[in-house]
Amino acid sequence: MKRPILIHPDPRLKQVAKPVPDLSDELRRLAADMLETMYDAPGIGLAAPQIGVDTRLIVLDCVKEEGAAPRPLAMFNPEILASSDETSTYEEGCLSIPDQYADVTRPAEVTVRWIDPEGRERTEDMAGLWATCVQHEIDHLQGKLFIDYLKPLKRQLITRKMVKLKRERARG
Ligand code: K1U
Ligand code: ZN
Repeated sequence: MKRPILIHPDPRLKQVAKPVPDLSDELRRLAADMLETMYDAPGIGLAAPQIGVDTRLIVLDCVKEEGAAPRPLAMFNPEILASSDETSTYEEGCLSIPDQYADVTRPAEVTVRWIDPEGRERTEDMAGLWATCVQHEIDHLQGKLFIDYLKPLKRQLITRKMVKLKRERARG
């Protein structure tokens, strides 16, 4: 089932999400809903707080090549174990901040550990867009948005645009 995506500013996007103590069918359904919502948007990642769920769960699929097989990942309790000194800059977007993009510099490679939907612990080295996206999604679990990396003036400008967008959407 597709879920509505919260738009910034919203206090639920600023909270630190809670760890998952045990996997359940309900949490596996939540992961499936998040993947459906992400593909429909369309996006390459989504974090549970973006649909108003206060849980450390992210989904991503950064396969961009036309015709390539999708690689949906659902990560419960994801953690960055190591980050490279080398950085990369990518023009990021966010489904909670529609149509706004800005350059963000982050570690180019990260080692990530998480629990998969079958309850297995997994660890993977990620680079390129996968590394950028997984860091962006884990930031969401800490209540951090990509605009928090920008200068205050640019952040305020984007926030004002989002307030206006939400007002227009509420009017219908
Ligand atoms: O977390 C989110 O809001 C999803 C976000 C993830 C992200 C994008 C870019 C850099 C880092 C993280 C998005 O998916 S925004 C949409 C987007 O980037 C995209 C949409 C369609 C095709 C390709 C990319
Ligand atoms: Zn985002």
